[in-house]
Amino acid sequence: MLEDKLSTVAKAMKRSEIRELLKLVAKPEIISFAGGMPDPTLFPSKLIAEVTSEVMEKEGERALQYGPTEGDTELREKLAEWDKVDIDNILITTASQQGLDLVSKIFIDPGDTVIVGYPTYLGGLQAFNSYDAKFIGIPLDDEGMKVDVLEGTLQKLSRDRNLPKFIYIVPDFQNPKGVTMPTDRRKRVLELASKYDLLILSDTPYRPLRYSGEPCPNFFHLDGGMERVITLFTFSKILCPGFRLGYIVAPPDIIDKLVVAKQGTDLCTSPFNQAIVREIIKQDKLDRHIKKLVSVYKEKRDRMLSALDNYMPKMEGLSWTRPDGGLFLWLTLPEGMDANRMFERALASNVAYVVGSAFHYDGNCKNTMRLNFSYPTLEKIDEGIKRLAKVIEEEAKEVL
Ligand code: PMP
Ligand code: G9A
Repeated sequence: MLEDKLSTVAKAMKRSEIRELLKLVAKPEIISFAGGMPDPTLFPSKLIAEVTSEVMEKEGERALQYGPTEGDTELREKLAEWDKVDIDNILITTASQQGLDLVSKIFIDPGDTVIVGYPTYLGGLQAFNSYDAKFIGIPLDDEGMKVDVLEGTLQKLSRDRNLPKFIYIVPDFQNPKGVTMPTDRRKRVLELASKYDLLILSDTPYRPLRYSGEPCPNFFHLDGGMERVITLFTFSKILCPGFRLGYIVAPPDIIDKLVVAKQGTDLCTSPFNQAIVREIIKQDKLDRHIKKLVSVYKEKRDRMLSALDNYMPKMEGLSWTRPDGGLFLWLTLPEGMDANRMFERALASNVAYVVGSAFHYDGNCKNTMRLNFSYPTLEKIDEGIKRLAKVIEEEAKEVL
C-alpha cells in the first residue's frame, strides 16, 4: 500500500550503510574503525557551557527566536573575514549534509548526471540520489580524482550532450581515501570546469585537520572570478557534530537560490547554536581548539600507520594510503579478497571497518575498506589493527 503512494525517488532511497553499521558496532567489546566520528573526549564541553551561559545572559531572547535564513549576520561576517570573501558569499547551513541536499535541490533534475569520485563520501551519493541523479565515477590516485580520466570523460559527455551540472570533489583528506588534491591538479580541474561550463562542488569538512605537508588553496581562491565553485564547510569535525552547524561559500546568485531552497527545508539553522559558535570564534578560542585536535589526531594517525606497518601480513596487493590529515585511511586487499565477506570474521574478532564498496556508487571494489583513526584511543588503534591483521591473514588463507 505504502509503496503505491511513495514518490519515485523515495522508492529508490536506501539507508546509509554507515549509519546502519554504527548501530551494529556500538557494542563496547568491538573496536570500531567504522564511523567518521570525532574523539568525543576532545569536545570542548566546559568552554561550550561557559559561552552558553554568556549567550543566555546577553542575548537570550534573540538566540531563542527564529533567525534569518542566511544565518546570524555577525557570524557570517566572521566567516567571510576568515575565508577572505564577502558576506554575500556565505550561507549558514544545518551542517554540510544540508549543504549537499540544498545544492542537489537547486541543480539536479531527475536523470541529470553528476560526476563523483570513485570512491566518494557515501552521504554525498545519498543526497544526490534523493534527486534521482545518475552517477559517473572518476577513479582516484594518491592525488585525488585522476584529471586525465576526468578530461576524457567530459569530452565524451560533451559529445553525448550529457554534461553534468557539477563535479563533486572532497579535495582535502578525502572521505574515504584520505588523499589530497595538490594545487596543480586543482587548477587543471578548474580549467576543465571552465571549458565545459560546469560548477565544482567542493566539500571540505577536514580541511583544518592537517598533520603533515603544505596546505593547498581552496578551490574558490583559485577561481579568479569566484564564479563556479560552491564550497561546503562544517563545524562537525573541528568543534562538535552535535551542533549541526556549517556553511556554504558560493557566488551570491547561487546563495540567493540556496536561501529559497533552505526556507522550504528548515527556515533557518538554530540561532542558538550559531550564537555559541560565533562567540567562541570571537573569543579566539576556535583556533586554539583546532591546534589541540591536530596534535591529538596526528598522534592517532601516526599510531595507525605504524600499527599497519608492524602487524599487517606481508602480502602482494595489500596496501594502504598515508593521509596528511583528516580522519581516515583506505586499505586495499589483494584482488580476490572481499571485505564484505570478511566483515563477519572481523566482527567475530571484535573489530569493525566500513566496506569500501559502500563508497562506490555501483557497489564495486569489494576488496577495499575505510579505517577511521580519530575515534578510538591509541591503545585501541594498536589492538584493533592487530586483530584486523589476523582477520586478513586468516581470510587470505581461506580465499586466495
Ligand atoms: N561531507 C563529507 C565529505 C563528510 O565526510 C561528512 C561527514 N562525515 C559530511 C559531509 C557531513 O557532515 P556534517 O553534516 O556533520 O557537516
Ligand atoms: O555519522 C555520520 O553519518 C557521519 C559520518 C560519516 C562517515 O563516516 O563518513
